[in-house]
Amino acid sequence: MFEAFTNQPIRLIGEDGSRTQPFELDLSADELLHIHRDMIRARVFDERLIPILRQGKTSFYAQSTGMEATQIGIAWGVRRDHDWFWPYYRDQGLVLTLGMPLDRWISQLLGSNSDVCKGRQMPQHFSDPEHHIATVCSAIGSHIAPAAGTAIAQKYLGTDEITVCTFGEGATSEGDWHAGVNMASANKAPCLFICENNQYAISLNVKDQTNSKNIAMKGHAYGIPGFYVDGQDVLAVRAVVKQAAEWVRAGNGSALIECLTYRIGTHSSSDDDSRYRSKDEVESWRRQDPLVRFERFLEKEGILPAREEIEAYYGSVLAEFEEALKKAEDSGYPTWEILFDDVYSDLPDHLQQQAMYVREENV
Ligand SMILES: Cc1ncc(C[n+]2csc(CCOP(=O)(O)OP(=O)(O)O)c2C)c(N)n1
Repeated sequence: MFEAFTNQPIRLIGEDGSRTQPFELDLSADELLHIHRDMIRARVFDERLIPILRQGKTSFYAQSTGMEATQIGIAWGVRRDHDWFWPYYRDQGLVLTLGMPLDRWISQLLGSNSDVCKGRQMPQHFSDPEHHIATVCSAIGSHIAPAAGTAIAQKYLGTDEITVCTFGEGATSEGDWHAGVNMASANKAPCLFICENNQYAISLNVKDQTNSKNIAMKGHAYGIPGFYVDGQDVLAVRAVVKQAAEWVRAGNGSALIECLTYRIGTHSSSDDDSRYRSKDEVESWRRQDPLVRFERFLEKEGILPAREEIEAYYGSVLAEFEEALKKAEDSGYPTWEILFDDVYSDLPDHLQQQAMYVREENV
């Protein structure tokens, strides 16, 4: 059992890949290799998006390289296709591991027809109802209260589903964050709040974001456990998320987890990070690459695949991307009519008139 409110982040694997404490591994070799492949997949897709952006196929992108242990660890600690998810815009590693089809994600970035929201939102605002993934909203922290509401509904309906809500550390400074966490906790709702603390909110370092020692300790204010985890350690993230998810599922109320990680890339394609942080700092975190750490662990366990096998996997993931890109593009692009659809369930008179005007003007 992991303790809440530790002073140091909970860790299972050290940087050299060895176990930092004795623990029983409840994952098979196959599952460990699957986690490894999920991390590679997230990394490759993230890097592949950069040329897509430069080609002008999409207009914006927010990278998550460096955050794979956190995002893939979360996906492996919850019940996929069962629990409900309120992610945020940097969660591609999480949602793809939860099962969102790759072409659906790419389609959202391109604004093509196979996007659930038909290109109405800017890139990285994905959703996937089939995998219980709610649509991302730009406004930081605006999904915290809806997540609390989902969890309260789950409690009243007596399901054994839980709600998992993720966000950056910047979001924890929003009033909505406090309102939502308090509401979930006061209702003893099965909500698991997970902070992906990548230490920057655009240019603002976490040291200037809060005077609290860490984010996890904010759980004290709401009477919920707050777990502080090494977000570069995929096994630690997965184990703590699993323990907290099952505790929440058992009707104990809500919980908070902070995964301490680092954003290697810029905040977004509209950001120049050299303006606010040093190359040395980024390099020092590059050396703490979660993928490398996990590979060192697999090596020590004697199950790391041969380099050629890993290289071949990289190749197959790139091929998977190209196929999904084609599928997303082939779904075509929406026409102007979709601007009027879904504002309400039925189109009111004034919007019908506007639509007629647009049609006549051939805008
Ligand atoms: C309510 C609100 N205020 C400001 C913004 C502009 N904004 C977009 S991302 C961002 C930083 C968020 O940082 P964090 O929550 O730590 O997540 P990260 O991007 O680091 O993953 C801000 C301030 C916004 N989207 N919504």
